[in-house]
Amino acid sequence: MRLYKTRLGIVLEADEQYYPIEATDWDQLINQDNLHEVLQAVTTSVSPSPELHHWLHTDLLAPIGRQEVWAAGVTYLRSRDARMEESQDAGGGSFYDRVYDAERPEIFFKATPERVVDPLGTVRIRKDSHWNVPEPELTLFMTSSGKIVAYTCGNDMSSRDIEGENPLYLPQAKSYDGSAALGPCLYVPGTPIDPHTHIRLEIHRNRESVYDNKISISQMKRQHTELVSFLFRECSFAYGCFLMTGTGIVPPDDFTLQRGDEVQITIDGIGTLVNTVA
Ligand code: DO4
Ligand code: MG
Repeated sequence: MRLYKTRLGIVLEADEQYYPIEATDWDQLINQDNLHEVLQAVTTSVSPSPELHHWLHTDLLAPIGRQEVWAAGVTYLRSRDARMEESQDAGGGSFYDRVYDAERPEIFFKATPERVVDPLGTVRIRKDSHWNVPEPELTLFMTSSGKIVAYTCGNDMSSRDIEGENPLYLPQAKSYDGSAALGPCLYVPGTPIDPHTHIRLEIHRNRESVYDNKISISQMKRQHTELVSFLFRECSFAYGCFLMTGTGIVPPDDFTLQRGDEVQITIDGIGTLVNTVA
């Protein structure tokens, strides 16, 4: 089942049918450990409305309310290798190598809800950066109790020159206005997501493809529950929390995003998150 937050209301998609959700408070709705059962009950008590489908084309919002967005890093080999290369001159190489193998994962604060961009909205590259990439990441949604109840596509926009200059600049490379995007929906499968799920990143410039790659989430070094347990060790989340799980796709070093590029992140079962770069 997929739950969409739109400017006109909340829509549930189940078995290609669209149901209105009467809940007025998005945060209360999603912060339920039995979210799947709650949504299942809607499909038996409410009549589907095919016209709701149109809301999903023009009026989509990021599926976030008052939650914080956190992110895990260096969870795939490709990410470890790319970071080691970019930070070689700064002597940062061994940090990434060590965190990949360490018991404690890298987890960092990514964005407040205000910094999160809606589907079809514009993600930003920093004005003081010249080497930027999108990071396509499976993103978990956990309730206040730390239960993973939903998944979405996330874009962890990253300034590689700033992060490569010094690992201590990571917060500036990762967190700024328009540095994150989420959507197009919350995917609520009722069971953990299939480990064979693929993530695909496509980048178009002037309507031509300039980058296209994909990876299976089975390539990730860590378990989702492992990342969540570290995040929840010493942080509580009144409305639940989003956690990006790291990128397994990093474009080659001679690639940088340009303003006007279109970024598409597709994850099986969830859909495609489309954003333009500004
Ligand atoms: O350590 C730097 C950031 C890592 C990251 O964002 C990722 O691996 O996705
Ligand atoms: Mg990342």
